[in-house]
This record gives sequence, C-alpha cells and structure tokens, in this order.
Amino acid sequence: MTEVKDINAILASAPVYGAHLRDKLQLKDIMTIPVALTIAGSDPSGGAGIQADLKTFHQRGVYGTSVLTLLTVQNTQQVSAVEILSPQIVAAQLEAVLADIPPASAKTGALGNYEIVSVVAEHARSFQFPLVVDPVMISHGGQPLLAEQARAAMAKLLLPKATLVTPNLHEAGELARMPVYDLDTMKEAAIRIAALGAEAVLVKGGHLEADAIDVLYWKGGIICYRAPRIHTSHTHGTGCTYSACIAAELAKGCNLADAVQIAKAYITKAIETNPGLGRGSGPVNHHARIER
Ligand code: PXL
Repeated sequence: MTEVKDINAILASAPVYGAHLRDKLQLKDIMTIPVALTIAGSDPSGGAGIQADLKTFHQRGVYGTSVLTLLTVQNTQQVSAVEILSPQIVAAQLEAVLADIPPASAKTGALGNYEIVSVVAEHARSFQFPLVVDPVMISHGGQPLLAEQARAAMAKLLLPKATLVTPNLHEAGELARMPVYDLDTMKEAAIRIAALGAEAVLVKGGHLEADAIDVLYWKGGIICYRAPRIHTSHTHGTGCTYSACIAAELAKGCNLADAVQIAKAYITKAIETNPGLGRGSGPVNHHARIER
C-alpha cells in the first residue's frame, strides 16, 4: 500500500469536495467513493436527463460522471428543440471518461438515434459493471428522444448488454410489441423484454390509474413494488431520477431487488416533496431523503 504522508495535500487536490468539507473528510472517503456514469441528454430546466441523473447520484452519495448524447431546449412547459450530437463525439466522451475514472455502474437515458445506440452498445460490450438502460423514447410532452428506426436497435444491440431495463407502460409496449395497460400485461411484457437479452426488466406502472405498481422480472421471478398514487402534475424527470437512483445503489454494491426497493422509496418521496417549480410539469425533489 502507498504510504500517505500529507493527507491535506491529497484532500486539497481532490476536486470532488468543497473546501468547507475537507477537514471533515478522511482519505478513505476519497479512495472509496463509488462512481456512476450516465449517458444521456441535457434538460436545461434541470428536472430530467443528465441533470436529474447527476443530482440523484450526488444525493445518494455517489460521484457522477456524464456523457452527453443530445441537447434539448425545454422548460417545464415544453420541449421546443432537440439537437443530437455526433456518434464520434459521444464515443470520444465515453472513451475519455472510462479510461480515467472507471465507474462501478452506468445508466443510459435519451440516446437520440441509431448511430448513438450502436456506439453505446459497442462500448457496453466491455463494461465490467452493471448497466441500467432507461429506454427513453419520447419526452414528457411527446417530443421524440429516440428515432423510431432506432427502437429496434435499442432492442437488438443494447438490451442484451443491460443488467436492468426500466420501461414505462408505453416503452414496454413498444419493446414487447403488445399493449401494456395492467398488472398482467406488465408481467407478460417484462418476460418478453427479458427474452430480448436483458438480465432483468422493471416495468413501471406510474401511468396506471390506481396505485403506482412496478413489476420487476429478475432471475425467473416477479417482484412487485407498490406505492400510493400521488396526485400532482410535478412529475417531470421521474423516470430518469428513478433509474439514476437504481444505478447509484448498484454502484454502492447493492443487489438489484434492494436497489429497486430503495429507488422506489426515493422516487416516491421525491414526487411527494416536489418543489413546485416552473409553470408547467415541474421537477421532482432530487434532495429527497429516505431512511436507507
Ligand atoms: O424523461 C425522459 C427524458 C430524458 N432525457 C431528457 C428529457 C426527458 C424528458 O423530457 O428531456 C433530456
């Protein structure tokens, strides 16, 4: 083991922490902070996408790195433009960050088009850590965030690399090629999506009419996670925040069923305590605190 002579010099050079925290930290905190990587799009209003992922990683005690795939122009009322980055610049970001700060987990969000899905899938072949795929297809307001022609590529190229895929009812319907509208069809869709190669599938029932029930298909069994429905329009970024929390818990070494349970508690609290920002569908509360 390397002998550490001057902990203050090391802490001072650690960009992770603000100066006010340095005297409270020990070297082991820096050496052991888990890292999670997000590969996703930007939401300038801060509720969804990369911004939601990084805030969630931070809140859950994980250092976040990020690779951008696309920029949206949006606020809580609408998405007015989407600009997709080149696959070359996405690959370059991935290579830069993976070579320098190896993560303990990764997640994907909006990927934009076929070329970016392919580049991410190609890199994912050598990932030695869990990968959560949030198969984002359209924005909250209906703007496409994954071209229609890229949806088959998502199923064929990326899902076989996924530790977990987290579709909502609409995305589950597209991936499983069947209507998904209740608990039975959610279970059936989860099994069909797992057959595409994902190790586990979490079909999220946030858009069901009664309780928000999510169905996890993992290791041949089904686990249901239930939370009471919260009546609010401030749910922007729910999917990103939920999957980011799962990735954060996996980075800390949690098993999948526990990671989903913790993330379900976190997202429920985040919706419940939303800060009511913006004039439209506002963000959830990324500062939400839960017991675990
Ligand atoms: O919630 C899906 C999503 C993902 N990524 C970005 C988004 C949205 C929804 O608006 O803007 C960048």
